[in-house]
Parts: sequence; structure tokens; C-alpha cells
Amino acid sequence: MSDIHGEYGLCMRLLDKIKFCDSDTLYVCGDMVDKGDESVHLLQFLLNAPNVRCILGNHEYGFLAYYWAMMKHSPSDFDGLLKDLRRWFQGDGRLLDWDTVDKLEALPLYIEEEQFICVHAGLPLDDDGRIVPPAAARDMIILEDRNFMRPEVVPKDGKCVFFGHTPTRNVCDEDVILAYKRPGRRGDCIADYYKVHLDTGTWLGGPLGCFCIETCRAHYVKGRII
Ligand SMILES: [Mn+2]
Repeated sequence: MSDIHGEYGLCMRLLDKIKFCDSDTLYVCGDMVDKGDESVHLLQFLLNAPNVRCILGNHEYGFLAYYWAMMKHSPSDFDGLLKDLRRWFQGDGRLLDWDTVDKLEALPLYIEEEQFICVHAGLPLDDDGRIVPPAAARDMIILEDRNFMRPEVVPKDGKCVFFGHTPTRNVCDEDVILAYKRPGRRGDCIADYYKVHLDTGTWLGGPLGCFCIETCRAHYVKGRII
């Protein structure tokens, strides 16, 4: 999943729908927070579940940058600082605690597994059209890239890349997960795909979707009426 943006209820409905259980692993490609009203509730669920692995999106990064800036000003007034941080989140900011801040701060910018890589916005390609390994990519590219989402940007080889950040309606006029298949492949295993664009514009009223790595099928729940 990606870009849940504070929609705790939709996330729970989607997990119910796919019968998410203890033996599954959920990967979340960032932007869990902001825009929706239940950012902190959602974070507290995702960051405490043993089988959920999250990475930073630009929205979590923006919050952390604010936190780090505040720490420079008043590094010892922790009660005052927490009060201030709670105002960052609309809706349920009052639920924010230090444990959640610490867990957010510990999140990685990417996850690399044997068959796939999770980033928030994208990865650069080198001159040969191959993916630059996430460890060698600049942080702000991973968080804010606007090139990787383009349908014509397809890495030559390498692992499948999961990403979000920009709603897919910007490239296909529809709120669907876009899985880009390698030529001549059947599409029933994750190695058959170059990249999977996960952001279905949930905060704009689109559905919330997820992509099952084992079946290579997408599942959705309808978005909030806005
Ligand atoms: Mn984003």
C-alpha cells in the first residue's frame, strides 16, 4: 500500500477485505500521515504491528524536519515540544506520543528485498537505463521524484520497484494501481513487473488499494465521499 494519508478506517476496511493475517506482511510505501483526520491513529497501528513494514514518505519527512528544527530551539522543554508537534496533525494530533515520534524517526527511506524494492516516489535510472540502487540514490529523489512515475520510464532490468507519491490519475485518468509488465512475461509473479505505482489518490476521494506480491493482483476499497 501507499499514500494512506490518515485514512485509518479505509485501511482497516482494506485489511479486512484481503483477510490480512499474522502470517502476511504489509509493506507501506510512505505518506501514512496528513490530509486525513486519523494520521496518528493510523501510525500507531502501522508502527506497532509486528508484520507491517513502513518507509518514510515526504509527509513523514516534513514532520520530522519540523521536529528536528524545534529540537534545536528548545531541546529540553519536551512537554512543550510534544504539544507543539501535536498541532502538526489535523484531526487526531492529540494522540501523538513520544513513542510514535521515535518510531517514525527510525523508519528507513527504502526497503530492499530479494525480488523487489519499496520507495516512496521513485529511483533514478543511470545512463544505461538501469535503476540506481537505493543506497546510492539521493534521499530527496527517493522522497520527491516526479520522473519515475511516467509510463515511458521503465528500468532495463533489476528488481520490481513499488512506489506511490503521485496519484495514478495523473498518468492514466483512472484511480487504479498501475503494474508495468515486462515484455513477453505472463504477469503472475512479481519478477514479471518493472514497477508498481500504488497511489490511487485516496486523499482526493479515490479508493485505497493494495497489490498482493504473491498473486500480483490489486484489491481496493471505495474511498470516502468528499
Ligand atoms: Mn508523497
